[in-house]
Amino acid sequence: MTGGATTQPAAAQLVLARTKAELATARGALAAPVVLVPTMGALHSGHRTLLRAARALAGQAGAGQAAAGQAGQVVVSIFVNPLQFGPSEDLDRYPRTLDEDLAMCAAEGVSLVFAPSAAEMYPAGPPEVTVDPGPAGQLLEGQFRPGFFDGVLTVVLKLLHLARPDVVVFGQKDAQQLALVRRMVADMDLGIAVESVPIARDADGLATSSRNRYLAPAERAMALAIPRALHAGQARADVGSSAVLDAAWQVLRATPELTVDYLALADPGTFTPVLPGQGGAALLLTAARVGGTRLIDNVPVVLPAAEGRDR
Ligand code: PAJ
Repeated sequence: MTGGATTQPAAAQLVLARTKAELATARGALAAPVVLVPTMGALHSGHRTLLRAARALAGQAGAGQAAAGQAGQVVVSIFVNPLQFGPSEDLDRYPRTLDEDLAMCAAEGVSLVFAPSAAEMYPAGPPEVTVDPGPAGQLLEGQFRPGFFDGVLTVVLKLLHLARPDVVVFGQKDAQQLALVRRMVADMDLGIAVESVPIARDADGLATSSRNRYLAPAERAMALAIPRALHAGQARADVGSSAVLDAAWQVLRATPELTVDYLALADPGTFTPVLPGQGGAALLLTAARVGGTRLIDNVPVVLPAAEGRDR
């Protein structure tokens, strides 16, 4: 068709906001429900599953489907948050791929990307008032990365205030982060729905992660022991907690190139360790390093209810 109005609606433009003021203006023009996906960028297929879930939660039809009724819009934040990196961690080398990230967001129907600088987010330097993640924030990831969850919850709270979403979406890959955000939203009466998306894995079983691009091929082969170990543990769930941990440890120990920070069976809400013989829903979680790269992963496990069935 030339020269006249087209019958197809023009593809909605993706707006990039680099400042809080630009975000506020663009946010004001969005249709509800507004669904936020907070990220640190270097977007991969795991993030893509979040973007698709967000689009569905916003009430938008998927690509190629007819739009159904009133639809909301998706906002993505891309910010490598210095507060959540320890002094010896990978803040400086963390991948930054804004152009590719914007292309993925545009392809997935995102309306607004907020990608501020550190100076824009923290104009007075590191904030003096921060979010205390409480007891569950001291365990597992919190134990190995002191201050990590203070940094995560502080930036997530700022992003929630700035973007004012109706719904916020997180991945189950960072299970402890998800649980702590849920807890913060409940404890602080933020009135925002927290939705989660299952872990996306590559065909070889490795959970997709922005940090996977650090892995040399030989390191990636070693890293596959992580999902293998979790799967081996999960397969012993009907026997009991000790059998789950033993099976997973057996796989991890067979790959000495992996340095295991922790392997734990934990309560999915409090992240306290499951006691021997304890039944019910749990998470089998691990963090391990291969070369200079630290990876985390988890699987759900349902343990038998009866005490003493461990054998
Ligand atoms: P980032 O690591 O970029 O992850 C952004 C979101 O994507 C998180 O909710 C994370 O759980 C999810 N995600 C990452 N890999 C995934 C996978 N393989 N499957 C499913 N979900 C996956 O998590 C952060 O950023 C930051 O801590 C943040 C919340 C943005 C605060 O700075």
